[in-house]
Amino acid sequence: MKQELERVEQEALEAIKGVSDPTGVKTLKARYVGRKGVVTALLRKISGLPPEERPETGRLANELKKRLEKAFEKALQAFEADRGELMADALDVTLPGRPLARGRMHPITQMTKAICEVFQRLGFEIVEGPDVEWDYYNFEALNIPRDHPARDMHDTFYISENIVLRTHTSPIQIRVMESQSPPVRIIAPGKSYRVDSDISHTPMFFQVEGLMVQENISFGDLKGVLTTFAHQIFDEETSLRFRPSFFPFTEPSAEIDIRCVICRGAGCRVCSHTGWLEVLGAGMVHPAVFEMVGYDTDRYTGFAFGMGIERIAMLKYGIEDIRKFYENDLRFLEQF
Ligand code: 2U9
Repeated sequence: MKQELERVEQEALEAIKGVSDPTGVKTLKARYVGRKGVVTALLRKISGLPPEERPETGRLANELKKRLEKAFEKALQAFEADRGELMADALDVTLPGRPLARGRMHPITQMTKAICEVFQRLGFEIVEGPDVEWDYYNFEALNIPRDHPARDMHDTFYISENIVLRTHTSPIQIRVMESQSPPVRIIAPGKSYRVDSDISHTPMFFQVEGLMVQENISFGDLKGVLTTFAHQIFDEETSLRFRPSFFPFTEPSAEIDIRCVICRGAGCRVCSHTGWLEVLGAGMVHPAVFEMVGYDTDRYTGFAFGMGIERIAMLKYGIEDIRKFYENDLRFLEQF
């Protein structure tokens, strides 16, 4: 019996070592010290032993039972401790994820797209060109004379004597006319550069220019196209005013105002109490420009126009300082 008790103890302790979860421990506990367990069965057998062996064997068997119960308890506690550690490190997979900040198009990009789309619907094609330009394409071919103030170092960024950062997107249109004959119906969006910096000027700004050349193009066509533009970008009630002006590359030339979108003409700070906002420059292409690109000035006429995109966006959204567009302040940019 003694040997039997020793064997059972060895076997039970070995079995505990091989267990990998609390359920395994509980199964073993039932097998050895449970009501129908091995040790319980041995205890019952004691009454069948000779009387002189009973007290000693009974004591040994009870001690064994206690030792095994302790061993099972210890094994269970070890699993509990491991579980606690795991729980402390655990990820709560039911928590909602952290939202990713979504980007969006810069307000000037959005405005450029909206303006281009108006002209695309009217049959104009979008053309781009280099930011770094020959003096010839930026000035000479546009009938801008050598002594014109725009050509001064204080107004234009010079890369070298003959190369500049384009001061407008007009050179794109010279390049197109050099490479194809009329009809031409294009719009030229892009960055432009001028030595200028204040509340309404940044050294880099965006322009959209347009050009339409074919037989019988008149100032009336120009008025029609620009009226459609203003109605679609602002609203259908917007009235336009054409004022005579001067540009070396157009003749006649005009500056175009719209009725103030803030006060509707009553007079306010935005329109300097005039009721009007200047939004565009335009005119009929100067014959000297056509001659430079080899177009027949007896056969073709055309109109051109230009606008600063920041200015259009400022008027549309009531922004007073152009520099806001380029400070990269998300509190500003996220409003568009
Ligand atoms: C060619 C011939 C003529 C484009 C034109 C303007 C008038 C004009 C300004 C608006 C605000 C520049 O960004 S701004 O400072 N532009 O007033 N632009 S006519 O005339 C052209 C263009 C290309 C071949």
